[in-house]
Formats: sequence, structure tokens, C-alpha cells
Amino acid sequence: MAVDDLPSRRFPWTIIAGLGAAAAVYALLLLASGSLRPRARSPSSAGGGFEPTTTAGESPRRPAPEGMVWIPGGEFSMGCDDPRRKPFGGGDPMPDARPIHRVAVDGLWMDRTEVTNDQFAAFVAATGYVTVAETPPSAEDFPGAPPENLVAGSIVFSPPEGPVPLDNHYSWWNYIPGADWRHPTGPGSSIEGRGDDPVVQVAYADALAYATWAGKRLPTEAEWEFAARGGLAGATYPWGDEFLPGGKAMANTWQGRFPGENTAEDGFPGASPVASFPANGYGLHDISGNVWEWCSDWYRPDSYARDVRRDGQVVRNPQGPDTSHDPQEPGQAKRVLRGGSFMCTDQYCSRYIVGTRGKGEVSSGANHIGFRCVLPGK
Ligand SMILES: [Ca+2]
Repeated sequence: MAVDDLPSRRFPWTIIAGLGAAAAVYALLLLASGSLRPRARSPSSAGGGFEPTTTAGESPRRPAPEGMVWIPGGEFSMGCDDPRRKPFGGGDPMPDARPIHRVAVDGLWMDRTEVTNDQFAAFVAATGYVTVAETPPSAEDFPGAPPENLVAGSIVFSPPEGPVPLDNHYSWWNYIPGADWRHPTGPGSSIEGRGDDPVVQVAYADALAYATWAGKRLPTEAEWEFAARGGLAGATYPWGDEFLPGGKAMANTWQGRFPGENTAEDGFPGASPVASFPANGYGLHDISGNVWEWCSDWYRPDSYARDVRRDGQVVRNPQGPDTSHDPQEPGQAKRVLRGGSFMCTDQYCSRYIVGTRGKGEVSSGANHIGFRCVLPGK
């Protein structure tokens, strides 16, 4: 099992039912957004097969929708070099983020922040929507599970008291009955006074339902990465190549010895109110770190290899593969997650690096998974 897997909502039931397969979701996490350099860098400084980012120059055809920023669209090098030799690069070679290849995306509007608890509450108030985590797992989906175990809930980070081996995520993830978006870490928790925090404990269907209600949609993985790079080409982070420029945290990640020690030197032991960290070159906050963000693509580790065209032409507006396949958990349907979360650390998962990829089993939320939406420019 990869060191950065985390369990999905399905795992307690598959275990209980004796079905065997434990679930996992590629875990996560990391950084927020950053700096103010909107220009592409030269290929030589970017290295690793990255070429300059070019923008299409198309202008938005309407005033900015509330809370959204314009992403101009254009062409960029998508993917990630092996980050293991970089400071804060972590121990994962990130092979699913290669080959680095040229991709073009159309201009679009993107939420400048992750969707907040207040925004999600407005959606629920208007529609009566009930999230996946609030719905008891069905006996049909988990044949053989004792009825008393089919209880609504979700996955919650439960830090161990002392050091634990990092090869067993069950040491710090638990299925908690009653955990949902209003109770992110379980029945005793609340979002009272946390209206500006990103909504969490949302499964893919929940994010999609919100986006549809808002007249928006979820970003493709390519749109997300183009936007996250903020105009930079091949930079390690959305703000540049230095993780802590001037010693300053640019994103909500993890400090201390993971998972038992959380020193919160960046100011936040858990999720932070959106826009607590600087925006990237396109005005996006928390595009790295804070909470993971759902993208619309199905996950496959070879997505990029399948996208690359033999004629060397640019791949335009890729939508991802038709189906999901994760060799580590072949029975699980997974969508792409991007950006990492407040739990990201180079000791475990350095997916605050902007070109890296995550994945999540579609029926699973967790207290570090959220989303943001986009609106096509045309
Ligand atoms: Ca933090």
C-alpha cells in the first residue's frame, strides 16, 4: 500500500462484511496559494520538460460572477517531475503525474476560494439536499453487513497519541458515525462560527450537486492545474519554487511529526478559513493545501500517457479517461483530487506540489476533502 493512501467510506463495511477489500483513497495534502508572478518562466529555469505557459488572451464576456476570478486559458506543460530530491519534496516519485505534456484549456471562471460552509448551507437550505455521509450505507451495497453497522457517517482523522509507522493509515483514519458536513469530526463537533471554513465531508456526488445548483460545474483536472499554476511554468508550487519564501507559510499544511504531533506553525492545526493565505497569480486562494478539491476526471495512474498524442500536438481540453482504474484498489471508482490539504507533509504526502495528483473513492468524504467550482467562459 502506498504511503499516502487513506481509507474510503467503504472500508469499514467491506471489512465488517468480510468482503475483503479495504478501501483507500490516495491521500493528500497540502499547500495554499501564493505569489504574484504572473509571467511564464523560461524553459531553462523550469527544467524537466516544462515549456513556457502561454495565455490565449481571450477576455471574459461578462463581469466577474461573485466570488470568481477569470482564468484566461492557454497552453501549458502539465505534470510533475520526480520531486524526491527537492526540499519538502517528500519520498514519492509521483509517476502518475508523468509524462509532462502540453495541454491547452479554454478560459473560464473559477471560484477564488474553496466552497465554504456558509455557501453549502445556502444550497442545503434551498434544496433540502442530503449528503452521502448523512445517508446510511445500504444493505444492497454491503451485502452481509449487520444492520446495526449500516450507520451514516464518514471518515475522520483521529491522530494517534504517539509515533506510529506510516505504512498503515488505519492508525489515523476512523469511520465515525454521525460525521458529516455539519459535524466534520463527528457528532460532538460543529461548524458554528466556521462559516468561512471550506465545507468538508462531501463526497463527489455532493460536490456535483452543489455545482449544478449554483449553475456551475466542477473543474477538469487540466483546468484545475492550469489555474493552480497561476501563469508560472514548471514551478514547484503555485507561488514559485520555494516552499517557505522568507520563512513564510504560503499554504495550510502540516508541521510537526506526522501524524501524532501537529505544531500548527502556519497558524492552523486543521482547516483554515478560506483565503487565510496569499492568492496565486490568478487570484486563487488555498489552491494548494487547506482541503483537497474534487475534479471531474476519473482517476487512472496512466491518464497522461493515454492523453499524449503521437503526433506531438497539444492536447486540448482533456476530460480524463472514460472509466476509473486504480491498480492499488481495482474495485474502487475514483475521481481525481487535487491540491493536498492541511495534513500534507513531506514525511507522508507532498501533494501540495502543484503538479501532483490525488484520487478519491467517489462515495467517500473526509474532514480534509472539499471542492471549488468553475463556470465556462463561453
Ligand atoms: Ca496547518
